[in-house]
Amino acid sequence: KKSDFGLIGLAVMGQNLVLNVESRGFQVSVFNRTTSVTDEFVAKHPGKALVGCHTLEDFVQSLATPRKIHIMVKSTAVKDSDRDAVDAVIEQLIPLLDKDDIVIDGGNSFYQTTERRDAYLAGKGLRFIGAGVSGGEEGARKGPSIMPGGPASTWEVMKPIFESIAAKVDGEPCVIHIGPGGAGHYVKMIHNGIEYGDMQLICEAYNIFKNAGFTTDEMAAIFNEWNEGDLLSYLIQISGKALEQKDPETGKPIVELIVDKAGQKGTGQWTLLNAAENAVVISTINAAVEARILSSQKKQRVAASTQLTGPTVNITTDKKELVKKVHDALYASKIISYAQGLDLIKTMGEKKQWGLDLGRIAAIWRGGCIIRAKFLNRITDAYRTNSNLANLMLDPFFKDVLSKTQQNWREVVSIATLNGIPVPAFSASLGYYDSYRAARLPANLLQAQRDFFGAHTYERTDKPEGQMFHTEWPEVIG
Ligand code: NBP
Repeated sequence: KKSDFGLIGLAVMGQNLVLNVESRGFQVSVFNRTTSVTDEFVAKHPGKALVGCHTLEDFVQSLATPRKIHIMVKSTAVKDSDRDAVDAVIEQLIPLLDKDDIVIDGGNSFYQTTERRDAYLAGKGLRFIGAGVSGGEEGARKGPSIMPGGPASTWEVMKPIFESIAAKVDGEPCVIHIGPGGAGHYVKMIHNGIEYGDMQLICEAYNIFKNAGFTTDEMAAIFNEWNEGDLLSYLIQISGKALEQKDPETGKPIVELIVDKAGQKGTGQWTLLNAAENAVVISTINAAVEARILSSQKKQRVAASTQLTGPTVNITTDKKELVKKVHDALYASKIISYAQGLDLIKTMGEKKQWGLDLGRIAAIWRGGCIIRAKFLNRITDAYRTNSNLANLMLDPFFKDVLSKTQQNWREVVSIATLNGIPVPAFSASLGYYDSYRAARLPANLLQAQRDFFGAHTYERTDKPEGQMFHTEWPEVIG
């Protein structure tokens, strides 16, 4: 019997995806460049419908047509001229495939690379899907959130397999056809940016508690409690669990033994670049990416800590009160972060004419992925009610939450600022909220400055829109 599905790249994600697909009743052929990995994998799972292949020729021949080949190898290409492992595998596959076979790239590929491959393979008579897969190892095994992009007709062929392996929420699979070309990998990229924002906001909450003298166990208890309410989410849950974890050697909380230098693989930075290209504000995600960058500059920070002064930390707010305030600051900031990320998706979707459905996109993030959260139900509802929502903050539910949480949010930013505790993502979120709701910003003075030094002209409040004026400003000497 020929296999229903083939997967290339048996590292952590690939192995778990294969086991997931197999567990849904499909026979899966597998190939890995280092063949011993294939042998070990197949040997470790006796009795499963797995076909281990040592050559790509055998692998391709073992698959039923049209072949469905999922590539899960390291992706590093970010420029047009870059060629990475995904390209290497594709090049090796092309001479072996038949017309209409389907190649899926399930790695974290840059969306423009996906567009290049989509066009290239279409030119060879082959079908291509660029699918973002979120959920890490566990998601891959038990049910990830999948964001596939490519022709709708190709999606229809892949739909039964993808729907069966994806996470389910309220019976709905956490996978939809996102859109053509690079749309799937694009949405996965923004998902990762949002993930950066969520993680940083949680870390800022933790840092305030830590500075206020909470023990690690107390903080774990707070996150565990929050995970029962509005903030219920995978990231809050794992933060609570991480804080509970003790080092077996020293008995100390493991989190306090971990060096405060964050790593990143680049998807957050790609999100920033794309936002800049599209002139969309994603200040919370921006703050989160920059917080990771600053964290990695440990040596400079340690040196500066003895030179640059700040206030002595003295948080006098009642502990219970502080927990409530920080909860609200986190909730409000999280709304802002999603509002920004979704605004970027909307803007880019319109520019590329991808026909994106924000409500359905939020719905597939409800399960399987790292940003899964109860609050995504509300986002789905918001876009199901009004698919043309200009900004998530304007949905009645979120408007109300922002109205009710803002006093505490402002107090938290103030308390942190007065105590010298960095809260770049909390404050960036608040700055966005206050700017977005301002009927008048100080850009009038900015326009005056521009006209002053560069004769850039300006519009007037008392004259029709679009009519430009220039002032003969006095000469400035020296
Ligand atoms: P890695 O990203 O570490 O990739 C390792 C795999 O790539 C191995 O199977 C390796 O084969 C293969 N490979 C490489 Br490297 N160069 C190759 C080449 N030139 N030709 C053929 N195969 C090659 O694995 P991963 O962490 O499982 O991630 C796979 C993809 O999924 C990545 O794009 C990643 O960004 C994405 N992703 C990962 C996660 C996660 O939580 N890890 C989550 C979501 C998405 P070898 O055994 O012969 O070296």
